[in-house]
Amino acid sequence: MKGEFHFNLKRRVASVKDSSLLTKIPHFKADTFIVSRSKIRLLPSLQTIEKEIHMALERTLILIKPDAMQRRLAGSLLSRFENKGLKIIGLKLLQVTKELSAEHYAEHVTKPFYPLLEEFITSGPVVAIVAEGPEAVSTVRLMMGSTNGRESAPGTIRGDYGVSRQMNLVHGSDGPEAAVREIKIYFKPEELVDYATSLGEWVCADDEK
Ligand code: RTP
Ligand code: MG
Repeated sequence: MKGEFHFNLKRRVASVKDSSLLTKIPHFKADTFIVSRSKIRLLPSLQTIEKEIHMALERTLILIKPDAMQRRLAGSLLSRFENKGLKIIGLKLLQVTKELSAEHYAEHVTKPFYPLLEEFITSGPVVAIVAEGPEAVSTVRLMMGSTNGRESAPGTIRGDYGVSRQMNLVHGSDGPEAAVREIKIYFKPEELVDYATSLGEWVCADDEK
């Protein structure tokens, strides 16, 4: 079943095993059926759907890092993501352990800066957030700004609040695959809450969801 797409016209919903690819398909013409990922490429009428699935609803992991917690900025930063129109579907306060740090920052553990990064990220509590929205991964990265606060554009979180490369307030997954991996590290599936918001209709159009 892995990799199969499920479409249901009545509910105007297309779903796949990987819930990060959940999306709505408003113009879809059939009732309900299942098609494999390989076959979907052979059916021209479905190519649009596949494209929409890949550019549609995403989930991303955000961390409000220990520096932002010490500076009591958690509420302000969470507000930025809410105000942007992203939906919060996971939220918790936790202490990052050395083991969790190594799992999260696996790509950096062998780098010279890793000991300092580990010391920093384990130095106090963080708030872990799963945010959902159209192209949420790149949206959050744009909102964060570049790694070094001194080089981040004004208007971004790091550009507005920080002057440091290490104490840069927030983490955001750097791609859709990283997001799926990182969300699994910080959240059990049952800790993510899937819900509709009445304002959702006013956040973006049907063909963007
Ligand atoms: P993050 O993963 O925390 O969201 O940050 P990022 O994508 O903007 O940056 P990344 O390259 O993934 O680096 C992860 C964290 O490591 C620290 N760092 N230090 N001393 C250095 O050269 C250096 N480079 C990166 C930063 O704290 C960065 O957030
Ligand atoms: Mg990174």
